[in-house]
Amino acid sequence: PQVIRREDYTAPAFLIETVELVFDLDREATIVASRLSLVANPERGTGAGDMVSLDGEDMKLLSLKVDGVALPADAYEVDTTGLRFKAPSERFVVEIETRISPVNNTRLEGLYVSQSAYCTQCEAEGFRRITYFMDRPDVMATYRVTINAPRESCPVLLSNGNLVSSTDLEDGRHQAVWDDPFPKPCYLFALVAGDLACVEDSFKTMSGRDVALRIFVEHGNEDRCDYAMDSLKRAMKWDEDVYGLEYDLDLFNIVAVSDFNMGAMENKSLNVFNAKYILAKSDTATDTDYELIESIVAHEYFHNWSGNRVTCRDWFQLSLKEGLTVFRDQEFSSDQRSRPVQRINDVQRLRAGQFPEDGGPLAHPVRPDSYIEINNFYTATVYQKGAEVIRMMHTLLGAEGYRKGIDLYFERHDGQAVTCDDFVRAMEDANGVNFDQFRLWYSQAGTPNLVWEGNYDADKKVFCLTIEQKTEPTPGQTLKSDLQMPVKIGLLARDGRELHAQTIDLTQAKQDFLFEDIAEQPVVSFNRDFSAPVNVGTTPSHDDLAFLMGNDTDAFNRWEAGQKYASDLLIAAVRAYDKSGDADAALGNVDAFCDALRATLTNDDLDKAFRAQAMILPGEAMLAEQLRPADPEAIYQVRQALRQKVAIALQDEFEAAYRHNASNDAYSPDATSAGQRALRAVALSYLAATGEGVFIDLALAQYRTADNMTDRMAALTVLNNQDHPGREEALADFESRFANDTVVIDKWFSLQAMSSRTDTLEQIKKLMEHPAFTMRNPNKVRALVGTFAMANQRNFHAADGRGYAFYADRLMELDNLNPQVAARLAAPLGKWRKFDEDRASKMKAELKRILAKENLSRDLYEIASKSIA
Ligand code: DPP
Ligand code: ZN
Repeated sequence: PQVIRREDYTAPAFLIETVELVFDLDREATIVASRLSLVANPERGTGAGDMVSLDGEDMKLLSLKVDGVALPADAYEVDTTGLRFKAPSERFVVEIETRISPVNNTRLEGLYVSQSAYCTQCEAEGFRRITYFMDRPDVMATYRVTINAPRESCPVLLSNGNLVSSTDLEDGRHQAVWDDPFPKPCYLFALVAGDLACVEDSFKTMSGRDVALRIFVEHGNEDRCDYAMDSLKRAMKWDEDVYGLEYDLDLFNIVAVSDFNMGAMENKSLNVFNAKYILAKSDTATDTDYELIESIVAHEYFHNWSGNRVTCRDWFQLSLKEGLTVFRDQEFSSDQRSRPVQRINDVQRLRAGQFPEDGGPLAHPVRPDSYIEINNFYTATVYQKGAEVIRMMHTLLGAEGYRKGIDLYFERHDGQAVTCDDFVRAMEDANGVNFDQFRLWYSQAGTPNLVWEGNYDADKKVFCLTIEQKTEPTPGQTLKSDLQMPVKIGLLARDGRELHAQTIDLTQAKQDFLFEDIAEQPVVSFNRDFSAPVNVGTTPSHDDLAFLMGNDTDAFNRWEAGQKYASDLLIAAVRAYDKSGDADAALGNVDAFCDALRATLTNDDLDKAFRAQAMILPGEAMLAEQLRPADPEAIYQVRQALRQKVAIALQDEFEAAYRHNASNDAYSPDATSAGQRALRAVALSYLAATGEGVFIDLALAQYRTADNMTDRMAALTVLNNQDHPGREEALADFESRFANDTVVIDKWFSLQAMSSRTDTLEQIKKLMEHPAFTMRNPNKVRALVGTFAMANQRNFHAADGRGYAFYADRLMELDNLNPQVAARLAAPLGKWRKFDEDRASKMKAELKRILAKENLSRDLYEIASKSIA
């Protein structure tokens, strides 16, 4: 397959000014008529006789006219990738008719059918599966879209922009015409048609315009849209308040569909969502679901400016819109909820998803240099690390300086398709700074490692902090440069007073920072708020960590100190366990750690959501990242053993937390109530970890009486890992309640796929026969199959290799239906370098088997071949 390189970018030979599309919808055979006005690109100096090259895949060309005249067969070339002919002049009109088959579209790119509705997904390159077009983001045009469909099965007809007309046609069909005045790239085109219910509200913008807000869902789900609608209105207000950005049309539509490759899509004024990120009511959605809905609704809305009004020149610049928009949605959530807890969640996501990517075979810069399939680059690096890069600029420039840069960026580039470099230049120019070194964050892959050392001169009262940075080589990038990054630090006195706090501007490989008038030997709080997205190799003493857990004025680092303490204990214990096979003995005395946790658990000054977070030990995958080779069974056993020790030591406190955080009030998804439920759920989970039967009974009782999904899932999560009749009872009950609820039943699939029980793989195989399961629905595959590899380290890495073989079989099966989703699930097999030789060779054998598959997609080929290299 062909490799596309960033350095090969050239501006398009022709531009498209206007697009008129007419869809005659039919499940088997939809006819798409397009009329494009093309003009030579002055930047390229093209004209008559130059080749016009349009992308197109998997469709039938029915007719082609240029300036009203059908082209003879020898005047154009059409193949499986596109259509080419010579331009007659500098300005001309192209008319194309194609036929496509939505119902047979299992890739869910382009136009397809989800349940009973037609919908589209065009990012990144789905539009070329609808009609022949210059399918690249720097070709921006205005669209007029006519949709013809049967009135009975498709009463709702939607596209981007404003509704121009609705007309009844003959034969029970009707027609809607939509017009989008804002020029946009084709990846933002959308069409939806079907029999959908609608929930409606409105928003008054800061300049006083009324915007109609509509959420379309399947009939029967109208009562699950309130939170999404409320989130949308809060996001619209927040973007006005914090960024000065106002919505620009009179209508904003959201549609929820069950079959969707991603989380959601920001099509201009017609966002299409995976239903799981819209639908919520208290008995179907957990607090985490509510949080995700809030942040994803906001994310897609924010794209209206960061992505749509200003878009990407080419797909290598994807982080221009995604990194920025993730940073925006993270800050929105921080303002809606607890800021430290949000930061902890975001860092956990970065560490769980991005750090392993950056340290593995698929490592790539935030702005990649090459790809085979762009769909493979919607990654944690482009999104999460990209957001960290924006956050660092925010930290370096301050909120005001950042806002000046943002204002200049939108002023300069509104209506354009631009690059990451354009964004950085706006930040520089607005603030009079030079980011030449900082720009390396866009081009250099790999997570930097920082180590620090402190030296205190008691006579001079001077503290010297020495920081070293180093980034390991990544595939294709052996030489690494030193990066610029803001490192927030605090110096604390033994009595908890803050002696000094500062944001350090680190730029060199090794740098000394001197602090004067420091009254005593300080305890260092390093990289507060995770101001730089790095690994910190220095582990303070257990005493200092316990001190920081109880005293740091930076909440993030209080949590971080606990994680470091736990990791240090667990990693030492895993090494000891490998020799002795006795997890308890390997852990030794952990009283001091338990005391530090107790102090956090019982500190009523701390947010409950924070306390809940602070009780959770680093996950098995996180621990595996720090061990070479990692032994998944040892990690599992030792982590369980520490959980039990903590549970026994803090049993009284957990019982009290469980009792005191029961609520008699009606469910409310707000952050405070959610924090209370989270603390209670952690308490229950630890109580069960004591191994005492009464607490399993307690979990079962909670399951039976739960009046909301959060409490129900908390109980079921505990039962799920037990050998207890309550497990079967609760799972069966959940199934009978929600078997027909396609969003909710996924929780049931994924929970069972996560079970630490050793019969889990057999259970998963059985569940694949369940009537609610299908390989054609991405959410189902991710819930049952993806979860097994991503969130069940113990069983996926079972020593006999059956987990790997099962997984590779599923990836190959899925590759025939939906290569994009297959490729996105393939990363776990690429982690073989982290494990022992036996596991590594079994994983590699599966990757080889995948590479030998007939008709392997470009998508899966790229991931599998890079993973094995
Ligand atoms: N829909 C995806 C997102 O918003 C891709 N643009 O991140
Ligand atoms: Zn996005």
